[in-house]
Amino acid sequence: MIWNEKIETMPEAEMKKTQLESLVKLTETLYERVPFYRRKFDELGIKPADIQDICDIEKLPFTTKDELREIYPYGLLAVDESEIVEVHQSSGTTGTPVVDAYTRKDIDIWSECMARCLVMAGAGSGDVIQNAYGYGLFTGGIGVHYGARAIGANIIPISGGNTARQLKVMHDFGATFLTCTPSYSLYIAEYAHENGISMKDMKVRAGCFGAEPWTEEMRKEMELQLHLDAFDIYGLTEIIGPGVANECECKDGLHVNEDLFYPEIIDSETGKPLPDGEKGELVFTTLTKEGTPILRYRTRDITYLSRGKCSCGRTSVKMHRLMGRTDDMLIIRGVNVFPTQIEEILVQMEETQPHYQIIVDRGKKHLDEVEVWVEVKDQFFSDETRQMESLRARIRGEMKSRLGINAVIKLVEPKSIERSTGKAKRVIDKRNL
Ligand code: DLL
Repeated sequence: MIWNEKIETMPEAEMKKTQLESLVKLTETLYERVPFYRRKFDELGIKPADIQDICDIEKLPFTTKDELREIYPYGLLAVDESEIVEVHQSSGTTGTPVVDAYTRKDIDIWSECMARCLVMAGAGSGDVIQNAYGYGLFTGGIGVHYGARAIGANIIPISGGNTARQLKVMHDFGATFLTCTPSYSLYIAEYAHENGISMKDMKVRAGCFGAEPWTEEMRKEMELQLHLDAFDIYGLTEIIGPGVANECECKDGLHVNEDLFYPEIIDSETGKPLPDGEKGELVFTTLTKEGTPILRYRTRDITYLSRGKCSCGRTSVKMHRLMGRTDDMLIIRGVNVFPTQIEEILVQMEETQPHYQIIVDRGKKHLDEVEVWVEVKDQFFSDETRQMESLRARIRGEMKSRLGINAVIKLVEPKSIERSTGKAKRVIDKRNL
């Protein structure tokens, strides 16, 4: 099944025409209504009239996450604030968050792109969708909710957590489709196994999993343990939330909703566009968004694009599953964390040195586990367990309240963490993502 046959199977030339029309309108709006962009256009000596072909997008300025933080909260707003009907924020819990503000039309666009994604993964009006993405400022829960409503499915808005209840609800309401992060899905399976609940007794047959990196090996594991078909879903707050791209039954790349979100791949060092098939940084332009439209947003996600008719019948461009990031952002159980945020906490503590190492692993329960090794200053290092225990608890508490992560803190002796002569390797990521 294809949700929007006309758009999703549109010939490439026609799609380019549609995209150009939207891009022209977008640049006019940005130039007229968003001082942040008008300034950038002026600096480059560019006017909306310079956009004659979709390739002219390359003349337009990029937008970065740091810039978005500088203009927080409403620096991208292209409509009157009274037209905004909903706001969301990035999942990082500290620093200045990134904001997405939606008009009524933006919510319709979100519902539409999410509907396409769910249908791509085989969902339909007869499905009972257990939506275990977090509801709230995070875009996951509500975004999937809108799509599920658009396709007329029965939605169980259970949000994340409380695994015992997830399994009971899944069973009692006969959920047929599951949406959550890949790591949480494996935790659900494990919890079921440990508590003598058989996943074979559930009716769940498929699901859309994303919001964090995962691998083909993990897919195999999920499909085996949960007895379902697992599809990759991609999105980000800055662009709309979930619904930017999704896998079809071929499971070899994610179809991008390119009439709404124009993708490019660039060399992250030079900013130069790269041809299809070449790996680089993914960049998106929201072609039709009204509230907080964004031009050439540098996602820092690494992938490549491929074109051509897919055997599912769709013609939309595909992005390969994500292959990493250009920065050191970690996604820990869906929460975005930069090592520097951990460093900030340690630097502010009197007793600790700014020498640390972060070890991330997928634990026995398939959930991300973080261990932070912290060097204690000579004068504070003590053999007294109680003293060290209280310091450990304080660091742990700070990381929980300020970053939203549960880390295991290991206090180590002065000078025991290897010093580096070049770039310090702060993070050891054992997850093989
Ligand atoms: O994670 C939106 C989302 C919700 C996507 C539910 C899919 C499902 P943010 O919190 O802003 O938004 O995080 C966006 O998460 O730049 C990627 O680095 C990562 N990410 C999202 N989907 C995937 C995926 C939501 N399928 C950041 N595979 C993005 C790998 C993903 N990484």
